[in-house]
Amino acid sequence: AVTTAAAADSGPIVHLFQWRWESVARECEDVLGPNGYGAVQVSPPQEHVVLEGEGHPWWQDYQPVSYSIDNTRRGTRAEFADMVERCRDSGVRIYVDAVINHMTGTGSTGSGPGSDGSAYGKYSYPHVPYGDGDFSDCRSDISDWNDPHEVQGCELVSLSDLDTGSEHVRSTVADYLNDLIGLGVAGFRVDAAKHMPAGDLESIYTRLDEVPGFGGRPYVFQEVLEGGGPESIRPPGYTHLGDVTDTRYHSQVGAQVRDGRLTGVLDTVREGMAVDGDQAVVFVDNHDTQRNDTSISRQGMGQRHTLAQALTIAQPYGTAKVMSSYDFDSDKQGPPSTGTEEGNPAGAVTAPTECGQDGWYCEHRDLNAMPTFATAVGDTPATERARDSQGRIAFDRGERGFAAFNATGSAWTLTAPTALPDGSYCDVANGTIGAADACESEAYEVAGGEVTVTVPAEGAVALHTDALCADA
Ligand code: LAG
Ligand code: CA
Repeated sequence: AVTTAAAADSGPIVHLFQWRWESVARECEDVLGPNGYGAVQVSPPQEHVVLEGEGHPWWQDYQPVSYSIDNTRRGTRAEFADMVERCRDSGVRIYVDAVINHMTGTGSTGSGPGSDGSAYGKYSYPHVPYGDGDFSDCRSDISDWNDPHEVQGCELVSLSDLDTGSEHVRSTVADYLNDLIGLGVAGFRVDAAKHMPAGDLESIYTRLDEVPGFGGRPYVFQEVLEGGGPESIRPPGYTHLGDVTDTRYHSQVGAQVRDGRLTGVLDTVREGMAVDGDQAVVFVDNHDTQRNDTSISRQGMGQRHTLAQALTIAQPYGTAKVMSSYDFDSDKQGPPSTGTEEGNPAGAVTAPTECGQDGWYCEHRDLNAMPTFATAVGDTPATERARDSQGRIAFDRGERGFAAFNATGSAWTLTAPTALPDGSYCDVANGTIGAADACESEAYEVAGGEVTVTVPAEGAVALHTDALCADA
């Protein structure tokens, strides 16, 4: 691949959807680094449309006006740079959601300058600069989703489609990504990757610089939704360039956990996925599915969603991505503390994120130190060790980890064989790892190849060899 896979080994990714940069920085230091996260996916950092008439929806960010990263709704360029540095010092990489398939849509023209003050119109972005000739010839919406020419050369929800085949667009996009890399950004979620030919992306990726601090080319995972059509517009058509999001995991495992069918999960990830595990980023929900399908989400399912995210980290397929977000009543609702008062025309988020306040939920905090499990077990396969009815399973990950999940309404006490070495282990699913490396949760004894644990109702227990109990 022209991008690097190395970063994927450093721990799960957490999507801090719509967080201000300064809040992300603080979270890296206080919570993410200590509890084993490898990276944060941040919301798109480029200049975006300002849709005051629509109440500043979250999706302003997916309509770029220019590649300035100053004065977005999440902060200034200086705050962005400070975040990247502080997260890096905490061992956490920043992955940028890169919106490079398109610019703005019809509904947004005439609504005033972008978040950093740039003028624009559909097919005209003088601050970049992009003009009419930089856009695909097809000036209408995609209608045949099985036709690669339409999927990649027509418009996605009326967003002006960049001609990524052109030298000017390729070099301009590469300059934007290299600007971010220069600040220390270590990877990208490539938004709408399915809507760009793999050859165009390859040309852009080969121009990318090495990441200062971490070294090597950036890590790339591409958003390629499952669907019909030839392989060129499905996940396998992009794996030679970098990782892809595997939406089969979301739809299949998400549904299994939602319905309490945990005993099927290990078979599903062994047999039913679109690409190999070392090429996939997996999640049970993301910012789109939270709003547009009936799958599992925290707001819909509470603790079952926490269980689903913990299981996603513990199971052997792909790099886990955790969703962390805010409560909402309507699909378009922007983040909490979005100032609409005078003096804040961009609809900036004016207050830092305080988890549990103002509607910020912060799902990742409920996972405690579970992310450390992923790094401890690496790519060792799973061996089932216990099951009870459909909703309860336990498995080992080689000799490195043991985890048990209980999607029922009562606690599950089980004694199971395990390959973990004898010792006393902290339960990382139910306690964070504090500054003193102390075990905040219950400790469980492994003796003679056996362990007895009590898994809470709608909960998990997870033990691994990097979290031995210091007091034992
Ligand atoms: C993505 N991945 O490929 C993002 O995950 C997804 O959140 C983005 O859509 C989409 N691609 C484009 O980057 C989001 C909202 C859309 C919104 C769009 C642009 O889900 O609803 O479209 O961002 O802001 C909105 C209106 C449309 C309208 C369009 C253009 O909802 O009705 O046609 O703006 O004016
Ligand atoms: Ca396109």
